[in-house]
Amino acid sequence: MTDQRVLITGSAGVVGTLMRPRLRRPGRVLRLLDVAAQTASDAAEEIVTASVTDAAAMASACEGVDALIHLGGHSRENSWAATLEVNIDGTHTVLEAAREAGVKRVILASSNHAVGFRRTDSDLPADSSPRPDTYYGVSKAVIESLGSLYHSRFGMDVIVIRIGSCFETPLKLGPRGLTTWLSPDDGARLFEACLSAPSPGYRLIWGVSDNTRRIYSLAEAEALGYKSLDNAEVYADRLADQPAPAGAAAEFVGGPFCTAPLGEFN
Ligand code: 15L
Repeated sequence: MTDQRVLITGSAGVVGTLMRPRLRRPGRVLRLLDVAAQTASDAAEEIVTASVTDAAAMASACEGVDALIHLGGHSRENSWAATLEVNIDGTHTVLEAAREAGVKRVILASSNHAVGFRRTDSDLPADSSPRPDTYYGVSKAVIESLGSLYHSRFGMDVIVIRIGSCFETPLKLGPRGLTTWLSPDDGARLFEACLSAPSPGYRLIWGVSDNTRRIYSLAEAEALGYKSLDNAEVYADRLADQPAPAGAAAEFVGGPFCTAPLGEFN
């Protein structure tokens, strides 16, 4: 049987670095694409050094690929020009390359910042309409729309994940992390569910652990087969002496992004 080949864009970024060892499987090759230099650990990894904005590089990176996990792009606020070029045009370039190469399944990383100006006092279904908090959040809302378009027009299976905060622990996030954390192991469980769910069509789901203080719905991810085994609450004692968010950062899902200067890299 031929190996399953999974292309991961942004594989040297925060989420990519956490997922790389966790998504290794017998019979699977990870093709790891990033602008940063990487080194293959063994024959189960293929390295591509390229930008998601490079159409020719993306076309060749998509050859022979069964599934694509698109994490590449700016992961925080940036200028409008940079956000447009890398996150929006870049995702279009990635989807076009995937379509032309016949990649059947695409998993796109969105973010809580697509709905950053939704309030924190209610439960949020995964298909809440966008209320971005930044240009970055706008780019994630566009990525969600592009994914929907490519499914509807071309029949690709496209799953978009609104990721909460995926870090090794929620400790550097402060108390907000007790709500938003997606543990790396849960992240891998979620990507595995997205890779293996039969004929998902287009789905928009939350990427979060089953945190006691969670306000994001897990029902949509669980419908794909995801089962969270982690809960940020185990870190609550260690975050107890940190100040709770206040003002807009407390009221809205996007937390500190809601008040950070628009268009400024931070
Ligand atoms: C994101 O979308 C960012 O990529 C990440 O760096 C975190 O800031 C996260 O959101 C968050 O909201 O904590």
